[in-house]
Amino acid sequence: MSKKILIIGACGQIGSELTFKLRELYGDENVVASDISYSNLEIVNSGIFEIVDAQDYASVQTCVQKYNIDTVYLMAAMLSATGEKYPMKAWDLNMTSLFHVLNLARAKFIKKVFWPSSIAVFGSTTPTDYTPQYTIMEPSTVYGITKQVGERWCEYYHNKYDVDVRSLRYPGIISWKTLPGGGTTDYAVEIYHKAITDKFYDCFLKEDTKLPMMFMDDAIKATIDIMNAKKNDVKIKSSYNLAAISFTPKEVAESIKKHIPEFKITYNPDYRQTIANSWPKSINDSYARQDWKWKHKFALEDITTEMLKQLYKKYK
Ligand code: AKB
Repeated sequence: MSKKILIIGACGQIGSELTFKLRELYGDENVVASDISYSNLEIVNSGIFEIVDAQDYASVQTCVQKYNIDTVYLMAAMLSATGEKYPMKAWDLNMTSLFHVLNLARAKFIKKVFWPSSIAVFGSTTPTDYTPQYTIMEPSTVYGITKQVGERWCEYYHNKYDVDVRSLRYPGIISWKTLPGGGTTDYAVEIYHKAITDKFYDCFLKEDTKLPMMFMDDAIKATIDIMNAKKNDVKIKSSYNLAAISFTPKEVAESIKKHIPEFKITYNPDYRQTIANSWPKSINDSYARQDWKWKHKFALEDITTEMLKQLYKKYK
C-alpha cells in the first residue's frame, strides 16, 4: 500500500531530519513537508513544501486533501524553556495542533498519526533513576503538562474512536543538521558548536545534571520503527518510554576534550536548571524494546566523534 505522508513542523530539529529520511524511504513525491514559515531553506527547496498553520484546522485539512495524505507526523511544538516564557502560547500550540490531527483521523481523512511526547511528562515526584513506563507523573512545566495531557488524549482517541496514533517520549536529541530551539536539553547540541567555533562553552546547567539523551539517527529510527510496527505490537496507546544514554554536561565536556584538548567549559545555571532538576536521570524503556524491538546504536563517544566530524565540515 502506498503511503502519502505529511510532516507538520518540518523545518524544526527533528522534523527536518525526519523529512529527509522519509523521502529516502518512500520517495520525494510521497512526502510533503510543511511548516508555518519558510524558516529552513534546505527543507523548503528539497521537495514538496507547503505553508501549513498547525493551529488552523482548515489549513491542515486542505493540505491533507490536496495530497491525499494518509499519515501525519505532527512535529510542531513549543518546547520546555520557551514554554515557560509563553505559557498560554505553548498550551494553545501544543494542544490545538494535536486535536486538529486527532480529529482529522477520527473523521477518517487520515489513517495514522505520529505525535511526539517527551521525558518532560515526568516531574520532581517521579523516581529519577531508570524511570519506569508507569509511575507518578506530576510535570511542572507547561510543555510537560501539554505532553502529559496529550498522551491521555491519544489513548482516549484510540479507545473511543479507533484512531491509530503512535507516540514516543523523546529524551534530549543531539544532531548537527538543524539546531534545536527552546529546549532544556539544547545545551548538549550548543556545546559541540561552541567547542568548534570558540573552544569554550558557558553551560546553562550545572556540571552534574544528568539527563536522558539520544543521537538523532537513533531518534529517527525509533520514530520510523514504531510507525512501521504491526498495530497489535504497539500495545501502549499513550506514549512509550524511549532511551539510549544519559550523561552530564561534565561528561560531554570530557568527551569533547579527548578530541579538542584546549576546550574549556564554565557553568552558569539559569531558570532551565529548575526544569532539568524535575526530569529523570535515566529511563527504563523495556516496553519499547520488548513490543517493537527498539534498540539504540549510539553511545556518547560515537555521538561526540560524529558531531565534531560533521560540524567541522559545516563550519569549513
Ligand atoms: C526539551 O528540552 O524541552 C526537549 C525535550 C526533552 O522534550 N528537548
